[in-house]
Amino acid sequence: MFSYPQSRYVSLGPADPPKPYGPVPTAAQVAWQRMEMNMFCHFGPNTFTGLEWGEGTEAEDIFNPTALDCNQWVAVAKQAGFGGIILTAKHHDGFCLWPNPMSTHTVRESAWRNGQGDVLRELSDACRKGGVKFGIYISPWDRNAHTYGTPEYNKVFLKTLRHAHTHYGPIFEQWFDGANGEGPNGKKQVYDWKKFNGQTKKLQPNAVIFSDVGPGCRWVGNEEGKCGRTCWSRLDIEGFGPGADAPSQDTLNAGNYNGACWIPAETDVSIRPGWFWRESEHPKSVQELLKIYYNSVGRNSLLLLNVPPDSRGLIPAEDSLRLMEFRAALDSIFAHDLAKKVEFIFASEERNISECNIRPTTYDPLWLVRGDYDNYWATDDGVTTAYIQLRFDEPQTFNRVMLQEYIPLGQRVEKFHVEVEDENGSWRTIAEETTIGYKRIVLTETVTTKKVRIVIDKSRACIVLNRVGLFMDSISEQ
Ligand code: FUL
Repeated sequence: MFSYPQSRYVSLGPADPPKPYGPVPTAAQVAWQRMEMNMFCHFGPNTFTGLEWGEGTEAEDIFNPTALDCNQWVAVAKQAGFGGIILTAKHHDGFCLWPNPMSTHTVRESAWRNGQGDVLRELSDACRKGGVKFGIYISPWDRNAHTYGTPEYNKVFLKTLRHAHTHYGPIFEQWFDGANGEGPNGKKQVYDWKKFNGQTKKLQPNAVIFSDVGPGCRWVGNEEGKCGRTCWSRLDIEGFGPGADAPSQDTLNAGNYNGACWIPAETDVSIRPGWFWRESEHPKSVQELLKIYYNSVGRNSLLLLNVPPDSRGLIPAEDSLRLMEFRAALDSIFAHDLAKKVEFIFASEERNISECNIRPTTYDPLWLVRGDYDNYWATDDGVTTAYIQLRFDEPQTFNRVMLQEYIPLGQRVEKFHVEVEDENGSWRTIAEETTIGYKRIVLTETVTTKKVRIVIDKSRACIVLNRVGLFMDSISEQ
Protein backbone atom coordinates (compact mmCIF):
# COMPACT_ATOMS: atom_id res chain seq x y z
CA MET A 1 0.00 0.00 0.00
CA PHE A 2 1.11 3.49 -0.73
CA SER A 3 2.55 5.58 2.16
CA TYR A 4 3.47 9.25 2.25
CA PRO A 5 7.13 9.93 1.67
CA GLN A 6 8.72 12.77 3.61
CA SER A 7 9.35 16.02 1.84
CA ARG A 8 10.26 19.59 2.55
CA TYR A 9 7.20 21.33 1.26
CA VAL A 10 3.90 22.68 2.47
CA SER A 11 1.58 25.05 0.72
CA LEU A 12 1.51 28.73 1.60
CA GLY A 13 -1.38 30.69 3.08
CA PRO A 14 -4.54 31.00 1.03
CA ALA A 15 -5.05 28.11 -1.35
CA ASP A 16 -4.96 30.41 -4.38
CA PRO A 17 -6.40 27.93 -6.86
CA PRO A 18 -5.61 28.28 -10.56
CA LYS A 19 -8.11 30.42 -12.42
CA PRO A 20 -10.27 28.64 -15.00
CA TYR A 21 -8.70 28.72 -18.45
CA GLY A 22 -10.85 29.25 -21.55
CA PRO A 23 -14.37 27.83 -21.70
CA VAL A 24 -15.13 25.36 -18.91
CA PRO A 25 -17.77 22.64 -18.53
CA THR A 26 -20.99 23.01 -16.56
CA ALA A 27 -21.42 20.75 -13.52
CA ALA A 28 -23.75 18.58 -15.65
CA GLN A 29 -21.08 18.25 -18.37
CA VAL A 30 -18.45 17.22 -15.80
CA ALA A 31 -20.81 14.63 -14.30
CA TRP A 32 -21.62 13.40 -17.83
CA GLN A 33 -17.96 13.06 -18.83
CA ARG A 34 -17.18 11.18 -15.64
CA MET A 35 -19.74 8.51 -16.65
CA GLU A 36 -17.22 7.54 -19.40
CA MET A 37 -19.34 4.75 -20.96
CA ASN A 38 -23.06 4.66 -21.68
CA MET A 39 -25.30 2.25 -23.56
CA PHE A 40 -27.32 3.18 -26.64
CA CYS A 41 -30.38 1.09 -27.53
CA HIS A 42 -31.71 1.26 -31.07
CA PHE A 43 -35.12 -0.38 -31.01
CA GLY A 44 -38.28 0.08 -33.09
CA PRO A 45 -39.93 -1.11 -36.33
CA ASN A 46 -36.47 -1.59 -37.90
CA THR A 47 -35.81 -4.34 -35.33
CA PHE A 48 -38.58 -6.28 -37.08
CA THR A 49 -38.03 -5.29 -40.72
CA GLY A 50 -34.25 -5.40 -40.85
CA LEU A 51 -34.05 -1.87 -42.30
CA GLU A 52 -31.55 0.71 -41.05
CA TRP A 53 -33.76 3.64 -41.96
CA GLY A 54 -37.47 2.78 -41.83
CA GLU A 55 -39.71 4.33 -44.46
CA GLY A 56 -42.30 5.69 -42.04
CA THR A 57 -45.05 3.71 -43.78
CA GLU A 58 -44.59 0.47 -41.83
CA ALA A 59 -47.78 -0.87 -40.22
CA GLU A 60 -47.75 -0.22 -36.48
CA ASP A 61 -48.37 -3.94 -35.86
CA ILE A 62 -44.86 -4.64 -37.13
CA PHE A 63 -43.65 -3.57 -33.71
CA ASN A 64 -44.40 -6.60 -31.57
CA PRO A 65 -41.71 -7.68 -29.12
CA THR A 66 -42.65 -11.03 -27.64
CA ALA A 67 -40.82 -10.83 -24.32
CA LEU A 68 -39.83 -7.20 -23.68
CA ASP A 69 -38.00 -6.82 -20.37
CA CYS A 70 -36.27 -3.49 -19.77
CA ASN A 71 -35.03 -4.72 -16.38
CA GLN A 72 -32.86 -7.13 -18.35
CA TRP A 73 -31.41 -4.25 -20.40
CA VAL A 74 -30.61 -2.39 -17.19
CA ALA A 75 -29.05 -5.45 -15.56
CA VAL A 76 -26.80 -5.95 -18.60
CA ALA A 77 -25.86 -2.27 -18.68
CA LYS A 78 -24.99 -2.24 -14.99
CA GLN A 79 -22.89 -5.36 -15.13
CA ALA A 80 -21.03 -3.98 -18.14
CA GLY A 81 -20.31 -0.76 -16.25
CA PHE A 82 -22.53 1.65 -18.18
CA GLY A 83 -23.84 4.53 -16.08
CA GLY A 84 -26.68 5.44 -18.44
CA ILE A 85 -28.93 4.11 -21.22
CA ILE A 86 -30.20 6.16 -24.16
CA LEU A 87 -33.20 4.78 -26.08
CA THR A 88 -34.34 5.65 -29.61
CA ALA A 89 -37.79 6.83 -28.55
CA LYS A 90 -38.44 7.92 -32.16
CA HIS A 91 -36.12 7.05 -35.04
CA HIS A 92 -36.32 8.49 -38.58
CA ASP A 93 -39.41 6.37 -39.39
CA GLY A 94 -41.35 8.46 -36.87
CA PHE A 95 -42.66 5.49 -34.87
CA CYS A 96 -42.89 6.46 -31.18
CA LEU A 97 -42.06 3.91 -28.50
CA TRP A 98 -44.42 5.75 -26.18
CA PRO A 99 -48.04 6.87 -26.70
CA ASN A 100 -47.09 10.31 -27.99
CA PRO A 101 -50.30 12.38 -28.29
CA MET A 102 -48.75 14.28 -31.24
CA SER A 103 -48.62 11.18 -33.45
CA THR A 104 -50.81 8.36 -34.64
CA HIS A 105 -47.82 6.17 -35.44
CA THR A 106 -46.96 4.84 -31.97
CA VAL A 107 -47.08 1.80 -29.69
CA ARG A 108 -50.68 2.84 -28.92
CA GLU A 109 -51.71 2.04 -32.51
CA SER A 110 -49.93 -1.33 -32.47
CA ALA A 111 -51.26 -4.71 -31.42
CA TRP A 112 -48.41 -5.04 -28.92
CA ARG A 113 -50.02 -5.46 -25.52
CA ASN A 114 -53.30 -4.36 -27.08
CA GLY A 115 -51.96 -0.88 -27.57
CA GLN A 116 -51.31 -0.47 -23.84
CA GLY A 117 -47.51 -0.90 -23.98
CA ASP A 118 -45.03 1.92 -23.35
CA VAL A 119 -41.30 1.22 -23.76
CA LEU A 120 -40.27 4.62 -22.42
CA ARG A 121 -42.24 3.99 -19.24
CA GLU A 122 -40.74 0.55 -18.76
CA LEU A 123 -37.19 1.62 -19.43
CA SER A 124 -37.31 4.83 -17.40
CA ASP A 125 -38.81 2.91 -14.45
CA ALA A 126 -36.24 0.12 -14.80
CA CYS A 127 -33.41 2.65 -14.94
CA ARG A 128 -34.61 4.46 -11.82
CA LYS A 129 -35.00 1.15 -9.98
CA GLY A 130 -31.58 -0.04 -11.09
CA GLY A 131 -29.72 3.21 -10.42
CA VAL A 132 -28.86 3.76 -14.09
CA LYS A 133 -29.41 7.14 -15.72
CA PHE A 134 -31.97 7.46 -18.48
CA GLY A 135 -31.57 9.35 -21.75
CA ILE A 136 -33.72 9.85 -24.84
CA TYR A 137 -32.94 9.89 -28.57
CA ILE A 138 -35.64 11.62 -30.62
CA SER A 139 -34.99 12.04 -34.33
CA PRO A 140 -35.91 15.45 -35.75
CA TRP A 141 -36.08 13.88 -39.22
CA ASP A 142 -39.46 12.18 -39.44
CA ARG A 143 -40.61 10.20 -42.46
CA ASN A 144 -44.08 9.65 -41.07
CA ALA A 145 -45.28 13.06 -39.84
CA HIS A 146 -47.43 14.65 -42.57
CA THR A 147 -46.41 18.11 -41.31
CA TYR A 148 -42.72 17.37 -41.92
CA GLY A 149 -41.27 20.02 -44.24
CA THR A 150 -43.56 22.80 -42.96
CA PRO A 151 -43.21 25.29 -40.06
CA GLU A 152 -46.02 23.38 -38.35
CA TYR A 153 -43.67 20.43 -37.82
CA ASN A 154 -41.48 22.44 -35.46
CA LYS A 155 -44.51 22.92 -33.23
CA VAL A 156 -45.33 19.21 -33.39
CA PHE A 157 -41.71 18.36 -32.58
CA LEU A 158 -41.63 20.77 -29.62
CA LYS A 159 -44.79 19.23 -28.21
CA THR A 160 -43.38 15.76 -28.79
CA LEU A 161 -40.27 16.72 -26.83
CA ARG A 162 -42.35 18.33 -24.12
CA HIS A 163 -44.39 15.20 -23.68
CA ALA A 164 -41.34 12.97 -23.40
CA HIS A 165 -39.53 15.40 -21.11
CA THR A 166 -42.43 15.88 -18.72
CA HIS A 167 -43.56 12.25 -18.45
CA TYR A 168 -40.37 10.21 -18.27
CA GLY A 169 -37.72 12.39 -16.69
CA PRO A 170 -35.32 13.13 -15.25
CA ILE A 171 -33.13 12.49 -18.25
CA PHE A 172 -29.35 12.89 -18.28
CA GLU A 173 -28.95 13.30 -22.06
CA GLN A 174 -31.14 14.37 -24.96
CA TRP A 175 -29.86 13.02 -28.27
CA PHE A 176 -30.67 14.94 -31.45
CA ASP A 177 -29.66 13.05 -34.57
CA GLY A 178 -28.38 15.22 -37.40
CA ALA A 179 -29.09 12.63 -40.11
CA ASN A 180 -31.51 13.50 -42.87
CA GLY A 181 -31.73 11.38 -45.98
CA GLU A 182 -34.17 13.54 -47.93
CA GLY A 183 -32.79 13.84 -51.47
CA PRO A 184 -33.04 16.89 -53.78
CA ASN A 185 -36.76 16.20 -54.27
CA GLY A 186 -37.36 15.51 -50.61
CA LYS A 187 -38.98 17.65 -47.97
CA LYS A 188 -36.82 20.37 -46.50
CA GLN A 189 -37.45 21.15 -42.86
CA VAL A 190 -35.96 24.29 -41.38
CA TYR A 191 -35.54 23.19 -37.78
CA ASP A 192 -35.99 25.65 -34.96
CA TRP A 193 -32.96 24.50 -32.95
CA LYS A 194 -33.11 27.50 -30.68
CA LYS A 195 -36.55 26.50 -29.48
CA PHE A 196 -35.75 22.76 -29.31
CA ASN A 197 -32.69 23.42 -27.15
CA GLY A 198 -34.31 26.19 -25.11
CA GLN A 199 -37.35 24.14 -24.16
CA THR A 200 -35.18 21.09 -23.37
CA LYS A 201 -32.99 23.19 -21.08
CA LYS A 202 -36.05 24.54 -19.32
CA LEU A 203 -37.74 21.20 -18.79
CA GLN A 204 -34.61 19.11 -18.20
CA PRO A 205 -31.97 21.53 -16.91
CA ASN A 206 -29.50 18.75 -16.08
CA ALA A 207 -29.73 17.02 -19.44
CA VAL A 208 -26.66 17.28 -21.65
CA ILE A 209 -27.88 17.99 -25.18
CA PHE A 210 -26.16 16.02 -27.95
CA SER A 211 -26.16 17.11 -31.57
CA ASP A 212 -23.42 17.37 -34.18
CA VAL A 213 -22.57 20.73 -32.59
CA GLY A 214 -23.83 20.35 -29.04
CA PRO A 215 -24.57 22.52 -27.07
CA GLY A 216 -23.92 19.85 -24.39
CA CYS A 217 -21.74 17.41 -26.31
CA ARG A 218 -20.84 16.93 -29.97
CA TRP A 219 -20.67 14.12 -32.51
CA VAL A 220 -17.15 12.74 -32.87
CA GLY A 221 -17.43 12.88 -36.67
CA ASN A 222 -17.62 9.15 -37.47
CA GLU A 223 -19.44 6.01 -36.42
CA GLU A 224 -16.32 3.84 -36.19
CA GLY A 225 -15.53 4.48 -32.54
CA LYS A 226 -12.59 6.76 -33.25
CA CYS A 227 -11.93 10.06 -31.53
CA GLY A 228 -9.05 12.25 -32.70
CA ARG A 229 -5.59 11.60 -31.27
CA THR A 230 -5.64 15.32 -30.65
CA CYS A 231 -8.97 16.14 -29.10
CA TRP A 232 -10.05 19.49 -27.71
CA SER A 233 -13.32 19.69 -25.81
CA ARG A 234 -13.75 23.11 -27.37
CA LEU A 235 -15.79 23.95 -30.44
CA ASP A 236 -16.81 27.00 -32.45
CA ILE A 237 -20.49 26.81 -33.28
CA GLU A 238 -21.17 30.36 -34.47
CA GLY A 239 -22.60 30.00 -38.00
CA PHE A 240 -22.85 26.21 -37.73
CA GLY A 241 -25.71 23.84 -36.96
CA PRO A 242 -26.54 20.13 -36.80
CA GLY A 243 -26.70 17.96 -39.92
CA ALA A 244 -25.74 19.59 -43.22
CA ASP A 245 -24.70 22.78 -41.40
CA ALA A 246 -22.15 21.03 -39.18
CA PRO A 247 -18.41 21.73 -39.31
CA SER A 248 -16.27 19.18 -41.17
CA GLN A 249 -16.00 15.69 -39.69
CA ASP A 250 -12.29 16.31 -39.07
CA THR A 251 -13.14 19.38 -37.02
CA LEU A 252 -15.70 17.46 -34.98
CA ASN A 253 -13.11 14.73 -34.46
CA ALA A 254 -10.42 17.05 -33.07
CA GLY A 255 -12.38 20.05 -31.79
CA ASN A 256 -11.20 23.63 -32.27
CA TYR A 257 -7.99 24.73 -30.57
CA ASN A 258 -9.51 28.11 -29.80
CA GLY A 259 -13.14 27.01 -29.77
CA ALA A 260 -15.36 29.41 -27.87
CA CYS A 261 -17.61 26.76 -26.28
CA TRP A 262 -17.03 23.71 -24.10
CA ILE A 263 -18.58 20.94 -26.20
CA PRO A 264 -16.81 17.62 -25.61
CA ALA A 265 -16.85 14.74 -28.09
CA GLU A 266 -19.16 11.75 -27.75
CA THR A 267 -18.16 8.61 -29.66
CA ASP A 268 -21.25 6.69 -30.77
CA VAL A 269 -20.61 3.30 -32.28
CA SER A 270 -22.52 0.02 -32.50
CA ILE A 271 -21.42 -3.29 -31.00
CA ARG A 272 -22.89 -4.81 -34.21
CA PRO A 273 -22.45 -3.83 -37.88
CA GLY A 274 -25.88 -2.10 -37.89
CA TRP A 275 -27.57 0.19 -35.38
CA PHE A 276 -30.61 -2.10 -35.15
CA TRP A 277 -30.64 -5.80 -34.31
CA ARG A 278 -30.60 -8.30 -37.16
CA GLU A 279 -30.52 -12.02 -36.79
CA SER A 280 -27.73 -12.36 -39.35
CA GLU A 281 -25.35 -9.96 -37.54
CA HIS A 282 -23.13 -10.49 -34.53
CA PRO A 283 -21.31 -8.41 -31.92
CA LYS A 284 -17.74 -7.18 -32.26
CA SER A 285 -14.89 -9.05 -30.56
CA VAL A 286 -13.39 -8.06 -27.20
CA GLN A 287 -10.26 -6.98 -29.11
CA GLU A 288 -12.32 -4.57 -31.20
CA LEU A 289 -14.17 -3.27 -28.15
CA LEU A 290 -10.92 -2.62 -26.31
CA LYS A 291 -9.61 -0.71 -29.31
CA ILE A 292 -12.78 1.38 -29.35
CA TYR A 293 -12.39 2.03 -25.63
CA TYR A 294 -8.81 3.29 -26.04
CA ASN A 295 -9.83 5.37 -29.06
CA SER A 296 -12.72 7.03 -27.24
CA VAL A 297 -12.51 7.08 -23.42
CA GLY A 298 -8.74 7.01 -23.77
CA ARG A 299 -8.80 10.08 -26.03
CA ASN A 300 -10.92 12.52 -24.06
CA SER A 301 -14.30 11.33 -25.33
CA LEU A 302 -17.30 9.60 -23.83
CA LEU A 303 -18.16 6.22 -25.35
CA LEU A 304 -21.81 5.62 -26.26
CA LEU A 305 -21.90 1.96 -27.25
CA ASN A 306 -25.01 0.77 -29.06
CA VAL A 307 -26.31 -2.61 -27.90
CA PRO A 308 -29.58 -3.20 -29.78
CA PRO A 309 -32.34 -5.32 -28.22
CA ASP A 310 -33.70 -8.09 -30.47
CA SER A 311 -37.24 -8.75 -31.71
CA ARG A 312 -38.12 -10.39 -28.40
CA GLY A 313 -37.26 -7.10 -26.69
CA LEU A 314 -34.20 -8.52 -24.94
CA ILE A 315 -30.45 -7.94 -25.23
CA PRO A 316 -29.31 -11.13 -26.99
CA ALA A 317 -27.17 -13.55 -25.01
CA GLU A 318 -24.18 -13.22 -27.35
CA ASP A 319 -24.08 -9.43 -26.87
CA SER A 320 -24.44 -9.55 -23.10
CA LEU A 321 -21.81 -12.27 -22.91
CA ARG A 322 -19.47 -10.15 -25.04
CA LEU A 323 -20.08 -7.17 -22.78
CA MET A 324 -19.22 -9.23 -19.70
CA GLU A 325 -15.98 -10.34 -21.38
CA PHE A 326 -15.24 -6.71 -22.25
CA ARG A 327 -15.93 -5.65 -18.65
CA ALA A 328 -13.69 -8.43 -17.32
CA ALA A 329 -10.92 -7.32 -19.69
CA LEU A 330 -11.20 -3.68 -18.56
CA ASP A 331 -11.21 -4.74 -14.93
CA SER A 332 -8.19 -6.95 -15.30
CA ILE A 333 -6.28 -4.09 -16.96
CA PHE A 334 -7.42 -1.13 -14.88
CA ALA A 335 -8.01 -2.68 -11.45
CA HIS A 336 -4.27 -2.59 -10.73
CA ASP A 337 -2.79 0.86 -10.90
CA LEU A 338 0.96 0.37 -10.57
CA ALA A 339 1.43 4.10 -10.00
CA LYS A 340 -0.08 3.61 -6.55
CA LYS A 341 3.00 1.59 -5.58
CA VAL A 342 5.19 4.65 -6.04
CA GLU A 343 7.95 5.10 -3.46
CA PHE A 344 8.51 8.75 -4.25
CA ILE A 345 6.76 11.19 -6.53
CA PHE A 346 8.50 14.41 -7.45
CA ALA A 347 7.29 17.38 -9.44
CA SER A 348 9.73 19.82 -11.00
CA GLU A 349 7.19 22.56 -10.26
CA GLU A 350 4.49 22.93 -7.67
CA ARG A 351 2.04 25.72 -7.10
CA ASN A 352 2.40 27.88 -4.02
CA ILE A 353 5.05 26.08 -1.98
CA SER A 354 7.37 27.01 0.86
CA GLU A 355 9.92 25.00 2.87
CA CYS A 356 8.30 22.66 5.41
CA ASN A 357 7.73 18.94 5.74
CA ILE A 358 4.07 18.12 5.76
CA ARG A 359 2.57 16.29 2.81
CA PRO A 360 0.35 16.25 0.91
CA THR A 361 0.48 19.95 0.22
CA THR A 362 -2.45 21.67 -1.49
CA TYR A 363 -1.18 21.09 -5.04
CA ASP A 364 1.10 18.16 -4.27
CA PRO A 365 1.87 15.67 -7.07
CA LEU A 366 0.85 13.00 -4.56
CA TRP A 367 -2.76 13.72 -5.48
CA LEU A 368 -2.00 12.27 -8.89
CA VAL A 369 -1.86 8.74 -7.52
CA ARG A 370 -4.64 9.00 -4.96
CA GLY A 371 -7.66 9.08 -7.30
CA ASP A 372 -9.41 11.85 -5.37
CA TYR A 373 -11.10 13.71 -8.24
CA ASP A 374 -11.21 17.23 -6.81
CA ASN A 375 -7.62 17.36 -5.56
CA TYR A 376 -4.95 18.02 -8.10
CA TRP A 377 -1.34 18.85 -8.79
CA ALA A 378 -0.88 22.35 -10.22
CA THR A 379 1.94 24.68 -11.16
CA ASP A 380 2.24 28.39 -10.51
CA ASP A 381 0.53 30.80 -12.89
CA GLY A 382 2.65 31.18 -16.01
CA VAL A 383 4.52 27.89 -15.47
CA THR A 384 3.55 25.85 -18.51
CA THR A 385 6.30 23.23 -18.65
CA ALA A 386 7.09 20.79 -15.88
CA TYR A 387 7.62 17.12 -15.22
CA ILE A 388 6.50 14.58 -12.68
CA GLN A 389 8.83 11.75 -11.76
CA LEU A 390 7.71 8.50 -10.17
CA ARG A 391 10.29 6.29 -8.47
CA PHE A 392 9.55 2.72 -7.44
CA ASP A 393 11.36 0.33 -5.07
CA GLU A 394 10.87 -2.54 -7.48
CA PRO A 395 10.83 -2.39 -11.29
CA GLN A 396 7.28 -2.05 -12.69
CA THR A 397 6.11 -3.48 -16.01
CA PHE A 398 3.44 -1.54 -17.90
CA ASN A 399 2.24 -0.46 -21.34
CA ARG A 400 -0.56 2.00 -20.58
CA VAL A 401 -0.13 5.49 -19.11
CA MET A 402 -3.29 7.23 -17.93
CA LEU A 403 -3.39 11.00 -17.42
CA GLN A 404 -6.25 13.27 -16.44
CA GLU A 405 -6.59 17.02 -16.45
CA TYR A 406 -8.91 18.58 -13.91
CA ILE A 407 -11.44 19.78 -16.51
CA PRO A 408 -13.62 21.90 -14.20
CA LEU A 409 -10.78 24.42 -14.72
CA GLY A 410 -10.60 23.93 -18.50
CA GLN A 411 -8.35 22.05 -20.93
CA ARG A 412 -4.74 23.16 -21.07
CA VAL A 413 -2.09 20.65 -22.11
CA GLU A 414 -1.16 20.63 -25.80
CA LYS A 415 2.03 18.59 -25.84
CA PHE A 416 3.54 15.98 -23.52
CA HIS A 417 5.78 12.95 -23.55
CA VAL A 418 6.61 9.97 -21.37
CA GLU A 419 10.14 8.85 -20.49
CA VAL A 420 11.46 5.81 -18.65
CA GLU A 421 14.91 5.16 -17.18
CA ASP A 422 16.71 2.02 -18.31
CA GLU A 423 19.15 -0.10 -16.23
CA ASN A 424 22.09 2.11 -17.29
CA GLY A 425 20.43 5.22 -15.91
CA SER A 426 19.66 6.80 -19.27
CA TRP A 427 16.24 8.19 -20.10
CA ARG A 428 14.28 7.07 -23.13
CA THR A 429 11.12 8.55 -24.62
CA ILE A 430 8.36 5.95 -25.06
CA ALA A 431 5.48 8.20 -26.14
CA GLU A 432 4.85 11.68 -27.47
CA GLU A 433 1.31 13.03 -27.63
CA THR A 434 -0.67 16.27 -27.75
CA THR A 435 -3.88 16.73 -25.74
CA ILE A 436 -4.95 15.14 -22.45
CA GLY A 437 -8.35 16.57 -21.43
CA TYR A 438 -10.65 14.61 -19.12
CA LYS A 439 -8.75 11.36 -19.68
CA ARG A 440 -5.92 10.21 -21.88
CA ILE A 441 -4.67 6.65 -22.03
CA VAL A 442 -1.38 6.42 -23.87
CA LEU A 443 -0.51 3.07 -25.45
CA THR A 444 3.20 2.31 -25.19
CA GLU A 445 5.47 -0.65 -25.74
CA THR A 446 5.75 -2.88 -22.67
CA VAL A 447 8.50 -1.46 -20.45
CA THR A 448 10.02 -2.49 -17.12
CA THR A 449 11.51 0.32 -15.08
CA LYS A 450 11.93 1.85 -11.64
CA LYS A 451 11.60 5.42 -12.86
CA VAL A 452 8.97 7.10 -15.05
CA ARG A 453 8.71 10.74 -16.07
CA ILE A 454 5.67 12.51 -17.47
CA VAL A 455 6.91 15.67 -19.16
CA ILE A 456 4.41 18.39 -19.98
CA ASP A 457 6.14 20.18 -22.85
CA LYS A 458 3.49 22.77 -23.54
CA SER A 459 0.43 23.94 -21.68
CA ARG A 460 -1.79 26.91 -22.50
CA ALA A 461 -1.88 28.02 -18.86
CA CYS A 462 -0.51 26.62 -15.60
CA ILE A 463 -0.75 22.81 -15.47
CA VAL A 464 -3.62 21.19 -13.54
CA LEU A 465 -3.63 17.36 -13.46
CA ASN A 466 -5.47 15.11 -11.04
CA ARG A 467 -4.40 11.63 -12.10
CA VAL A 468 -1.47 9.57 -13.30
CA GLY A 469 -1.94 5.84 -13.65
CA LEU A 470 0.25 3.04 -14.97
CA PHE A 471 -1.30 -0.20 -16.17
CA MET A 472 -0.40 -3.44 -17.86
CA ASP A 473 -2.66 -4.62 -20.68
CA SER A 474 -1.84 -8.25 -21.45
CA ILE A 475 -5.08 -8.76 -23.37
CA SER A 476 -4.98 -6.40 -26.35
CA GLU A 477 -3.13 -7.52 -29.41
CA GLN A 478 -0.28 -5.04 -29.59
C1 FUL B 1 -27.35 8.26 -37.47
C2 FUL B 1 -28.67 7.58 -37.88
O1 FUL B 1 -28.98 7.83 -39.22
C3 FUL B 1 -28.50 6.13 -37.60
O2 FUL B 1 -29.61 5.38 -38.01
C4 FUL B 1 -28.27 5.97 -36.11
O3 FUL B 1 -29.42 6.34 -35.38
C5 FUL B 1 -27.06 6.81 -35.65
C6 FUL B 1 -26.85 6.80 -34.18
O4 FUL B 1 -27.19 8.13 -36.08
O5 FUL B 1 -27.27 9.56 -37.83
